[in-house]
Amino acid sequence: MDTKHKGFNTKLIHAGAIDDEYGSANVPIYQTSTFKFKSAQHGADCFAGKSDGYIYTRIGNPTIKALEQNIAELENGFDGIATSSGMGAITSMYMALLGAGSHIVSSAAVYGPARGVLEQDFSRFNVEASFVNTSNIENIKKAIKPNTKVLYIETPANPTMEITDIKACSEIAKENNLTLVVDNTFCSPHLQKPLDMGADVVIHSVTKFINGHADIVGGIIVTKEEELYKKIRHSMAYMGCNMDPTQAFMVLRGVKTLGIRIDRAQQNAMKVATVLKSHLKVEWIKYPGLENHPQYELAKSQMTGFGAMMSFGLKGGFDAGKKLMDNVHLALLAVSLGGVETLIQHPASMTHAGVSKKGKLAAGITDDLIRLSVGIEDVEDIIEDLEEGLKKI
Ligand code: LCS
Repeated sequence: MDTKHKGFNTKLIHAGAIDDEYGSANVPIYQTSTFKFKSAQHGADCFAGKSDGYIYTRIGNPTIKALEQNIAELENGFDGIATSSGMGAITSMYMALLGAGSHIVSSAAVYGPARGVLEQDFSRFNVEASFVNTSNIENIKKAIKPNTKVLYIETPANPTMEITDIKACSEIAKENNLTLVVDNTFCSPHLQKPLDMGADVVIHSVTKFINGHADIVGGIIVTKEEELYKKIRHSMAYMGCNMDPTQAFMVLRGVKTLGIRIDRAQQNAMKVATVLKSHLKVEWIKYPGLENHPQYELAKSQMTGFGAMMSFGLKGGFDAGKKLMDNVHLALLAVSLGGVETLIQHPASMTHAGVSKKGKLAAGITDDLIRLSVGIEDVEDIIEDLEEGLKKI
């Protein structure tokens, strides 16, 4: 079925679906590493790109393709490239778009390893990186050099919840001939569509909202145009960062409920944020849906909802945060985010532990910052759990 002009929730369920000879309602798992050619000529034609047909699962597979087309349609992109993890998506993109002597400007607050791999690994191949607070556009302009190739932003940023203006970044990218890449993990295409705002590439850790059930890791890249798609797919396949067919099947199942899951989680998040904001033991809170968020207006203009992620600090600093994390029972003390369950964690010592102390400070990842991913449980229970934990401080 052509779902291009259907609504978002219809696309979630039907985009990318396969019509097979048995009338399968779900996309089957093509758990095969390789595919038979019809003839020697067909094999040669597949390799030469002259004939359609799958070759080898690292390069492509029907179950994986169904997911890639589903997410590409949700993001209004050309096509998708599914990867073994979100980091597989990020490194495939870096590998395709950066080279010795080139430079990338990145949000300072990004998922720790997305920054760490540039600082510790790509730097060994003479790739330069500058990390700036991209919520202030002037910082980006100042950081651009003649050898800058990529502008990489995460909005809202993990874990500071800063918002970066995607349209303004797109203008800067066009003026300076840069590829604008947006990590859309915190929003998912349900709440934000970076390609519609001028981005060239969107990245997701599908481990998070897109799959939503804390049972697989995975990633995806969606490009606006075919040329970038081919370039990044080549890097992904050569580096072997491909997703597995069973993983793709799981994500196809998870994504069907993305709309209702996020709608419910963000309703809960708004209520939780409102309670925390006025709680005596809470020093500060950053949730894009609260008017005291420094980029509340920007969040309202580029996101269609405020999401389920927030960060906050307690009056007793890290020691108080530790007490809270040790005294909640419904919220799981665990990294990851975007699942049906509420998760709480401490970025400075957990997800962003690999970022240098100086880097953390510059990015605003303070020692007292606690990150909360609000799930779809009954909100009264989430609030009660947090309030009970706060009482122990
Ligand atoms: N992008 C963002 C915004 C992320 O939050 C993560 C993982 C990744 C990319 C990488 O994806 P992965 O390879 O894990 O699928 N973020 C995590 C977090 O905040 N806690 O645990 C993982």
